[in-house]
Formats: sequence, C-alpha cells, structure tokens
Amino acid sequence: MSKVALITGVTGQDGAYLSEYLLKKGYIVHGIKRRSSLFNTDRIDHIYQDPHVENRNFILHYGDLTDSMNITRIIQEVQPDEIYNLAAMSHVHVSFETPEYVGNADGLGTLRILEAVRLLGLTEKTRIYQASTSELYGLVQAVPQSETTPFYPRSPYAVAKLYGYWITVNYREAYKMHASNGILFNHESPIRGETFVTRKVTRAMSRIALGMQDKMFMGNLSSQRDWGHAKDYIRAMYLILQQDEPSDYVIATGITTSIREFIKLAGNEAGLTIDFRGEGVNETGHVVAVDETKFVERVGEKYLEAMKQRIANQEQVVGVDPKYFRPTEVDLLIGDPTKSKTKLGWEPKYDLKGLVEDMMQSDIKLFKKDAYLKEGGYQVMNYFE
Ligand code: NDP
Ligand code: GDR
Repeated sequence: MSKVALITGVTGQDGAYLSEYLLKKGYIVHGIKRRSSLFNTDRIDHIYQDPHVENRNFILHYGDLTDSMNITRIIQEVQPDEIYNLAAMSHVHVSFETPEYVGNADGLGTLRILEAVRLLGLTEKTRIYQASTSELYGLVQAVPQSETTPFYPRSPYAVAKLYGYWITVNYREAYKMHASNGILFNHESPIRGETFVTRKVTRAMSRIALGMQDKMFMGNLSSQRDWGHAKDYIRAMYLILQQDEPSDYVIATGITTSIREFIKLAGNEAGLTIDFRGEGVNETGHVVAVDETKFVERVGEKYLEAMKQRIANQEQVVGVDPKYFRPTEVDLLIGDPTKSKTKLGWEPKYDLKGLVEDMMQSDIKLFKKDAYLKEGGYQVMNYFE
C-alpha cells in the first residue's frame, strides 16, 4: 500500500520539490493550492496529472489555511499518513505590511491542521511536519543556533511562526501526536520566489551580464544568512516524519555569508568581479573585471564587448535603497545541524558555491530566452522594481 501525503503550500518552492521527491518514493501525494486569477502552478506543472486519468498519484485540492472547514474536509477526504504544512505567507518584509493576515495563515493555520487531525480521530495515524524557521531566533541570543537556543522573533512573520512552533509542540505533548518542527534555515534554489534576496540577485546579475538591466537596488547588504539548497532541505522534512518519535530539528549548513558576499559569488558565476565602495545607503557595487573565458562560456561572446565597456566606464551595478530595509532586522543566522546529522543521518549535498552555480546557470538560461526575444523585436516585460 502506498503511503498518502498531504502537502499544504504545494505550489511553493519546497512544496514542488517535496512533491517530486515523495512521488519518486511511491507516495500518493495530495496538495492544497489556492485559487488565483492566473495559473500559479508553474513549479509543479511537470508533475501535474490530468484529472481524467485513472489512478492518479498526484492530486490537487483548492484550499486555504485561513479556512478551517476547507482544511478539515480535505484532511477527512484524504486520510493522510503524513501532512507537511508548508503553506505560509513566507516573506518577512511583506509580513510587516500584512501582519493580521500572516498571524491568521501562518500561526492559526497550523492550529487548524492540528485540530482537524485531532477532531477527525487521526492522531494515531497522521504524522505532521510543521515548517518552522530560523527567523524564530531573530535578535541574536547565541550562535550557532541550535534546538536549545532561545527564540526572539523580529517580525510579524516570525511571531506567527512562533505560535505555529509552540502549538505543534503542545499538540504533541497534550494529545501524543506525531507532530514535529523542522527549524529550517534559509534554503534557496532556481525556483526560489523572485523577491527573496538570493533569487533577486541571481536574476538581476544574469540580466546585467546579458545587458538587459543596468543595476539592482538592494536593502541591508551586511546581514548574514546560513544558506542551503532546497533540494537538500526537503529530504530532511521527509526524514523527520520517518522517525519513531516526534521531535524538533535544526536544518542548516553551519556556514554564514553576507548579502554582499552572495552578490560577489553570483557575479563570479558569470565571470564578473564585483567590488563594493562606500558605506550605508551610499554603498555601491561595480563590476571591476571580467574573466573573458568564463564570461564567454557562461553568458556568451556577443555580450562581452558591452560588458568591457561598462567596466571601462566604472558603471555602478548595485545600489542601496532604504525602502528594502526592515523595521526590525535579523542580522545574523548560523545554524548548528548536529542533531539532524546524528539523529536523522541528514547531510546536505550542495555547498554555497554549488547552490549559486545552480541558480545562476538557471537564470542566465531563463533570461537568454528573453534576450533572444528582445533581439527578435518582441517586447519583453521588465518585471523588476
Ligand atoms: P513559498 O513562499 O515558496 O511557498 C509558500 C506556499 O504557501 C505557496 O504554495 C503559497 O501559495 C502557499 N500559501 C500562502 N498562503 C497560503 C494560505 N493562506 N493558504 C494556503 N496556501 C498558502 O515558501 P517556501 O516553499 O520557500 O517555504 C515553505 C515553508 O517553509 C513556508 O511555510 C516558509 O515560511 C517556511 N520556511 C521557508 C524557508 C526558506 O528558506 N525557504 C526557511 C524556513 C521556513 P501561492 O503559490 O498561491 O502563493
Ligand atoms: P529572510 O529572506 O528574510 O531571511 O526569510 P530574504 O531573502 O527575504 O532576506 C534575507 C536577508 O537579505 C536582506 N536583504 C534583502 N532581502 C530581500 N528580500 N530583498 C532585498 O533587496 C534585500 N536586500 C537585503 C534582508 O534584509 C535579510 O536580512 C527567508 C524566508 O524564506 C522565510 O520564509 C524563512 O522563514 C527564512 O528565510 C528562514
């Protein structure tokens, strides 16, 4: 008998990778997606199955974490062995704009799932994974951050996720449910949302290399993050639910890097050396050199002369715009993954270089398509702020 998984947030970065992973393991995967006025299934279109096909093993349901009855009905219909609660309004900066909604979806949404499982009498059958986050650590109390480091959330998103974390622990203790938190540090990929910092950088850097964009505007260049690859992190989610006992685990690489350094690494993947000058809001980034062989191989010969010209003109490619600053910032995250490595046997396959390489290769390819369209006389939307 195949195991049945229910994934909330199936259309997101992690939902897409996890669906693919569980399908390969022979699971029947159900996903909850939101109704939107445009298609929002880009990340899962390659595994989509026509509803007219018999014996489907990938099934989508319309739903929303703010709708208790909807969530309860889906769980009743699906009778899942495992629930992965990945749905959330996951953008920290945006959470300052929509704090009540985030409390409802990210915080109470978790309760709705746990309570539905309890009311439906599924506490012994259904195991629950809660997508907790390194944002819980917020204002630095100690580094590296482990399962025992105190929390100090610094955004409406993190406060909502703190509720999600503790209500998961509470249901585990009160009702003996197999409910666990994965405290995942930042994880990225070629399908990362476009407004998170890594993807914003790899997209912009690709477009700059292809001569399609002059410059990118960034927020706090000094904050530091422990970045891993989403493909590695979804394996940890699966492992957490395969343990005999529920528990909470930090998933991280143990290495931290600043935004400034990430920009340099992204430039390097296109053969560009980026140098930063000035400080604070006046800090600027410039391409100061090009590795011609690498640039030609990764970006293309026809874009080289224009890039050399930009270097000669000392043109600015990175600027700071305070509108990207957050009212309260999380300055430094470094995770201690000792527990997940020893208890789950989890090991990441990607390092930061491999991650940046994967993202840059993908974005250069994506924007080359736009460059060709533009050269062919078609209008290409400039969907950058
Ligand atoms: P994404 O933002 O890529 O995906 C979020 C998913 O949640 C999307 O499918 C989105 O739907 C869905 N969603 C949003 N609001 C609702 C709602 N009210 N009801 C139902 N679905 C909703 O996030 P990631 O894949 O990166 O992250 C997955 C989870 O892990 C999130 O909970 C996030 O907070 C958490 N997390 C992420 C980390 C990371 O570095 N990526 C680190 C730690 C935790 P739609 O596509 O329609 O917008
Ligand atoms: P984060 O990710 O807030 O850590 O949350 P994000 O990539 O948005 O920001 C990381 C750091 O980069 C700084 N920064 C910028 N951020 C964005 N988005 N855009 C910019 O232009 C910019 N310039 C600098 C930020 O200030 C911040 O310090 C992510 C999300 O996936 C959460 O859902 C998840 O819980 C945590 O990671 C772990």
